[in-house]
Amino acid sequence: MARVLSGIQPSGDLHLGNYFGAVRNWVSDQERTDAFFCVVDLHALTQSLDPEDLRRQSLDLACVLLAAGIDPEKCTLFLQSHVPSHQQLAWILECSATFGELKRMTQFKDKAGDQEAVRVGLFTYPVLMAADILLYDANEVPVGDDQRQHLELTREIANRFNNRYGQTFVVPTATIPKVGARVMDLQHPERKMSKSVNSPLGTIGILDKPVEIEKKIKKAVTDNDGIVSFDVEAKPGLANLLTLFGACLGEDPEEISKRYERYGDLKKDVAEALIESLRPLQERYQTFSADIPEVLRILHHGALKAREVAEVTYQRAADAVGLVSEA
Ligand code: AQP
Repeated sequence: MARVLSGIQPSGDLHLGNYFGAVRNWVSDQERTDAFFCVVDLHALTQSLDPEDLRRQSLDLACVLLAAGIDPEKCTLFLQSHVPSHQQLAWILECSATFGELKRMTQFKDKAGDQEAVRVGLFTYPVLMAADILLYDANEVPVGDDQRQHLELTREIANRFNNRYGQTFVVPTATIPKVGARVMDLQHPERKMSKSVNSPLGTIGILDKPVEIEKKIKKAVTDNDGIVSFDVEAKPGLANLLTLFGACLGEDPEEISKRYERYGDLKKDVAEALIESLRPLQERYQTFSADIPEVLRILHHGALKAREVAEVTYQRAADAVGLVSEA
């Protein structure tokens, strides 16, 4: 059975990109694989978050994942910080990855932007992500398109380590969905929808109320030529709406475009499809968020299972580089 690992940061409210790009696929992956999913709270420390917000968002994200259909009977769901091997392995891998490799990461360049004081953790975050993945001997990593480069780096690090120290890690492959791998901001369709970018009208949260979804889709930026067609380069706003529609219906966005002549009709149906797709999740969310002790119990159980696997891989890597095992 294939092993799957993927994670998500509690850095803000989950949006449609996170859902269609990653989480929804996790739900189907758990049916056919041995899947490990984690709330990567250590990654969220790379951003400036109030401690109370981080705690609340981490538990809230766990509730959203459970509501989306992540089933602790079928997979392992845990908080990254509950499994210390992530940080232990990250250090060993940091001593293998190079400064030049990390400097090339486009997400670092985007996020560091014009910040005066860039956190070291933001720079080394892709190595911690490599540790997250390699600890679980994952063959597949379901992610959105923005994580493609980080996955390549993980593969690079794993191959180099295996060549230098002998076979230690499974080299993983990214699994990226055909539709929904890069959901764009509704107001700025040239950039991806993101948790940490402040764009209230451009971002649809997966817990947004129907009236908010309708409003945001209605106001979504399109273009002036009035012709409905799927053209990512020339008509990025419209292409994004068609992509969202395609992700909801499981259809090719280009085929959908042929059924419409007016932007208004398309927008109305996109909003309706999104509302219907999210409705079951939103209803289930109420149940989980009203029972945090149960969510903590699920996460504790998940951490016990995750630690069992992660500690073995960490020990393998520690032995390989020459660290002395405790007597
Ligand atoms: N716009 C997107 N379209 C498709 N997939 C996306 N993902 C993120 N944005 C989009 C996928 O969601 C998963 C979890 O992402 P993450 O929490 O690890 O962080 P991220 O990739 O950096 O996503 P965000 O939402 O932009 O968060 P912030 O703003 O905190 O950095 C990943 O599989 C990702 O590919």
